[in-house]
Amino acid sequence: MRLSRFFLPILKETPKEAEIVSHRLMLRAGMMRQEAAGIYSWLPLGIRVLKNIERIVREEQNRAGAIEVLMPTLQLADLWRESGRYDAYGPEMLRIQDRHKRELLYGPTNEEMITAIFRTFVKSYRSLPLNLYHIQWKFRDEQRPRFGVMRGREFLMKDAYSFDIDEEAARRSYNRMFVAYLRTFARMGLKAIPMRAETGPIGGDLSHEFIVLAETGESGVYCNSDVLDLPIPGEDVDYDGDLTPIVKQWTQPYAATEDVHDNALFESEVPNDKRIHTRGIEVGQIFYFGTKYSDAMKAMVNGPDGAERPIHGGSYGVGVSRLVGAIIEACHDENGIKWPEAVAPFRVSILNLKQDGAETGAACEELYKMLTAQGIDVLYDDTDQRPGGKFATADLIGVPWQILVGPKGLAEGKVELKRRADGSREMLSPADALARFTA
Ligand code: 5CA
Repeated sequence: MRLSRFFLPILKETPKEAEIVSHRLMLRAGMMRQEAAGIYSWLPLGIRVLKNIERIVREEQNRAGAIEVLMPTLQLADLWRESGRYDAYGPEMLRIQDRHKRELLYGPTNEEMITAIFRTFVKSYRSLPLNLYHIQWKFRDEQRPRFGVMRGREFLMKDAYSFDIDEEAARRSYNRMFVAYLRTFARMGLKAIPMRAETGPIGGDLSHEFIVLAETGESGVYCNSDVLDLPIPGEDVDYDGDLTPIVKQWTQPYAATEDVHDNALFESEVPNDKRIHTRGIEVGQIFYFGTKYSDAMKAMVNGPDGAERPIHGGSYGVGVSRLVGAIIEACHDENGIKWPEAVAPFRVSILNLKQDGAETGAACEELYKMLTAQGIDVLYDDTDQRPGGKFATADLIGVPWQILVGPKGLAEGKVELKRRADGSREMLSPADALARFTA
């Protein structure tokens, strides 16, 4: 992509309304625009990151055996009357009427709809376990939408729903998502810690929130610092095997949100120098709720003995759009964003430091052509900004690698390769720079 042909509406001023750094940087870097409180348009730079996050979430869900579907954003109120949540959900639910005066709602979550799909088609324990997920926009009319995409009203969520014959099998499904989440967040360059949590309006008695520690987070948390150094399961993790050792290892050190925190237990279990009490960003939450929805909505299957029984369910959410903000909170400096490579909007940018120079122009064009031909996402800053402006833009938007092409270096046959993460630089030939990305 040539920056001169791209749509990157960078803001010069720091937006006053933005209270936290990720919100400020997303607006300044032209990633999104607010359309109403808690409702955003995603601009080209932002959507590229959102799609990368979505792709990682999808790959890890598929790897763990979950199957993708896509349910609509609008749901019938009657469906929610079956579970009793239509009235219970309260003012957070956006209620809508169509032209025939039918009551609809913009889905804040999908337990009811997926349970209705399940009971239509699945009748036997032989079809279990089953885990269906989708990645779809949700709406919650939050009392206080704030911090940009962190607490939006319209936001993108991955939500998965598991169906099992009994509690033991349901716990295995829960563990699969638990492990998939460890891998998902780690692939995005995040340290997300599973913490015991309250179940809230979803219900049930077993839940973990996955929390990225950050002062700007909305959740108060307590944990044992040991949990920060635990190993992430590899790509070869066997989702058909016994995952309890991994889950045990991660749930043994004390880690809880303030809603379920037990101070006496914390102080007896965790030595003084390992106690962490801080804030964090909830990037995912998983629930086991037993037969709460299957009882209410009659989602029954025949067991091996031929008798009908309600299925045991769980649901598993990832805040896909919230993650964009969470990653920025974890990866930035005073100049801007430092994207982890796995989610970066482009892998490398080329900065032409003398736009009207024949040599720099030719060298940049050649690099641009070669990188593009290799299928590498490259942003070529071919605008007529001065070098200082190009440096500032590149640092702000946080592309992991910058190739600086200036007349001085070129005279010696060299370009400069800068790594955004740590600012390290080296001079090398254009061919060697290319090889870094194509090797
Ligand atoms: N049905 C369950 C699991 S699928 C559920 O809705 N869980 S949840 O309420 O915890 O939401 C899942 C994730 O969505 C949260 O962990 C959080 O990362 C994200 N999320 C929730 N509310 C918002 C919001 N207002 N703005 C942005 N992300 C949100």
